[in-house]
Amino acid sequence: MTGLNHAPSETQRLPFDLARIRRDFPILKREVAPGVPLIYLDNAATSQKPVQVIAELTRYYRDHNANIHRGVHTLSVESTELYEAARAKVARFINAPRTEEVIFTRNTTESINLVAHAWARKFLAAGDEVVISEIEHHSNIVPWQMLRDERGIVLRYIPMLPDGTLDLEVARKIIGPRTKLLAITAMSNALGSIVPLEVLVPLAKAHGATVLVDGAQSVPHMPVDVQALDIDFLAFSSHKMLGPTGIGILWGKMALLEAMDPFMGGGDMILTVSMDRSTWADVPAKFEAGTPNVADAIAFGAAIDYLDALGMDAVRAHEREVTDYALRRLSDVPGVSIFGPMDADLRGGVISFELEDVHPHDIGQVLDTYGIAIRTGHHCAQPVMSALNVPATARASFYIYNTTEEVEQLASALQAVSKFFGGGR
Ligand code: C6P
Repeated sequence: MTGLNHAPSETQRLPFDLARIRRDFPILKREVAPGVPLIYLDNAATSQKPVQVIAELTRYYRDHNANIHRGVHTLSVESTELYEAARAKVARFINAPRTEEVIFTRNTTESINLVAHAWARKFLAAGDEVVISEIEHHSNIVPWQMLRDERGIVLRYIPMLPDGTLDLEVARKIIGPRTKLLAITAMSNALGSIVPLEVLVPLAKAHGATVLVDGAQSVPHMPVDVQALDIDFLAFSSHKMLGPTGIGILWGKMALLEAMDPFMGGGDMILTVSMDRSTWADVPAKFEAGTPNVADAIAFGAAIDYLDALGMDAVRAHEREVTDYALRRLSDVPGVSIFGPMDADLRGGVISFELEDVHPHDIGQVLDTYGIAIRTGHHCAQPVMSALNVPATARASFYIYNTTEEVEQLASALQAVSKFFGGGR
């Protein structure tokens, strides 16, 4: 295999400077074993971090560290300003009408649970319907099942078609006057399918339903504009888009956020407290109880600056090109079957596949000896595995720094895996 750090000719015509981008990610230079360079294809799980984000984290702790919203001293004021500036960057990135509509959480999971606890428990009653889909991540299934068991709401699923897209005919029948919430992913983490929000959101809105979008796999990879989408809530995670772990976002329309009760009680989320009762701070503080993850929010701001500088259209174009190449190249490998739509316009940079006669975990383990990091398993989307009738898949997922040369290396390593396990007979 060739070294990874040569800019391959195939990628020269990609719309941005891939060699320069790769230099910003120190981890891409490491070897996972002597002489075995890392090929990181597990970006749907978490992305790598550029030096700019790592430096911002260090700079914050070195030069500014203090608790926020509480002190009058210089460090506290600076920390508060940096934290709030990061919130403003997030708001601009998703075209939120107001910066205060951006709430810092721990991750997508917490953001969805926040809506389930603070909005749905207040506004949904027994018999109200919540529509989700068969391709959701567990984070957008389990909170609604818990609510169903506790409150008697009705949970309905838009089914998946054999090609990994959603059955829109059934969606048109399911979404109706009893629908109070459509909680839907924008892109499947298990299959890569892009969900046609432009079809589903108007269906829900026509019946006056609220719309929550799980943007964990879309916000990092394509332009997302909450106003153009006409949605009510958007959940996503920093760690999948060059930022640190432990910081996530819930964006919501101000009128909804104001009508909601707090999620957790404690410091920073109150206006007044007496021994009898308490009153709440304004949004977003109402939803950010306790000392927040200041450092990681600020470093997330640096990740957004990085993506903004590239442009999300260019990010999507690059990933589309790598994905299109991978769909064609992996299809040529004897024994490989790809799940999900075969048109790169219908999917993000996630490719789930199986290799005849080889268990996905074995694929993952042998690929690791080639330095190739993929994810194997059910990808926290067990209903998708049931629909595909497989226990698990192997999944390669791409980001801004991945090259078609790496796809080549994946394809030839898969050929070797197949041979090793006696496949292609
Ligand atoms: N998917 C994957 O490997 P958290 O863990 O809260 O940051 O994100 C949860 C989540 C929610 N929705 C979608 C569509 C997701 O893809 C994820 C995270 C990772 O596919 C980890 S299971």
